[in-house]
Amino acid sequence: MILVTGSSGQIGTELVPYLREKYGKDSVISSDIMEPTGTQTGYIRLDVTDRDSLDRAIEKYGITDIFHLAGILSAKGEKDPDLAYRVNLNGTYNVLEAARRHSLDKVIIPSTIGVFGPETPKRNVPSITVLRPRTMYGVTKVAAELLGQYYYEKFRLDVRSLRYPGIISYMAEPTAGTTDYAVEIFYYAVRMKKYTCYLQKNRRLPMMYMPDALRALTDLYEADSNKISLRNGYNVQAYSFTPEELYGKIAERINGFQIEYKPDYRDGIAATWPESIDSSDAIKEWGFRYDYDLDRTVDDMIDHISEKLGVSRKHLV
Ligand code: NAD
Ligand code: VAH
Repeated sequence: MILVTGSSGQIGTELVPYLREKYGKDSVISSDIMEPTGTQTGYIRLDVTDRDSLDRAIEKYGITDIFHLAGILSAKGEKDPDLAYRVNLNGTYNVLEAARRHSLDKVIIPSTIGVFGPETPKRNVPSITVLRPRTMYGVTKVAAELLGQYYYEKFRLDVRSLRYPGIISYMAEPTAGTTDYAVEIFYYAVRMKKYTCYLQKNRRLPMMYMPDALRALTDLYEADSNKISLRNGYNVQAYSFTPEELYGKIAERINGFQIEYKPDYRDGIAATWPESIDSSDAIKEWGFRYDYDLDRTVDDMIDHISEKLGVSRKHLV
């Protein structure tokens, strides 16, 4: 039985149905600190900073594997570093400890390009490199990566991780990250044909579309253990672009779309991250690949968001 923590967020909202489709509808318990909505099935309220609740959930539901998504992302983490420390560091430690004590089979922990910092090379960053982040999010995610590696080497707990770039998706709107603009821009483009971007126009960042992010996570989960040489995290990305380049792609499809730039503190965070990362270890060792290039992502996002907002495609061109 799989437990997903932080399942009400941007990734969990799509990962849970994806896992249920792949491994069976009764094979996943979803959990988050949020109260249940009433429409969720197989959901429990679970605070990862509460060790006893984690233990009880593992025992009660016969958990064998954990996808640990609960976390406080970069932008929210800079507003409340104490919360980010407690959830990201103590929460991850609790998950690893509970997994060790209950001899679980696998723990999957997504990491992030937020582990990099200004001293990391700017382009085509390899998996093993300088990790000196300047956000509380990055500091806690580096520690989580190192803890994962430690639990593997010391206790043979099968911990696996990949470093996601910014994830683009249309189901749950992200609210806590620095890369959120690359989702938000579509809602404004479709609804108002006007967007104010909080990053500088030339701030290039690595990104990926949600269907590729979900497949990457389960490919890593299913990979033979002896193929996984990096226990702290594999770099993965599909493409990298600047806000101005993304604006250009959307403007080709939405007539009259306008953008202006008012960089805020999130641009300062993004400035410390690389422009592109090298996925070759993930490609070589467990077959990472992606189907969505930027054009296909933009087409799919506009289709789904127009449908979600009830805006006819005819109104856009
Ligand atoms: P999100 O902010 O959308 O969701 C995080 C979820 O964690 C929220 O539903 C929140 O309620 C929950 N949560 C917060 N505190 C909790 C606690 N104490 N106990 C249990 N749940 C708690 O984040 P996301 O985008 O879904 O990210 C999931 C994971 O993927 C995180 O570890 C993040 O570092 C990683 N990641 C995400 C991205 C991205 O672009 N979305 C990129 C890189 C890495
Ligand atoms: C953030 N989307 O902006 C997340 C992520 C790629 C960065 O970890 O904080």
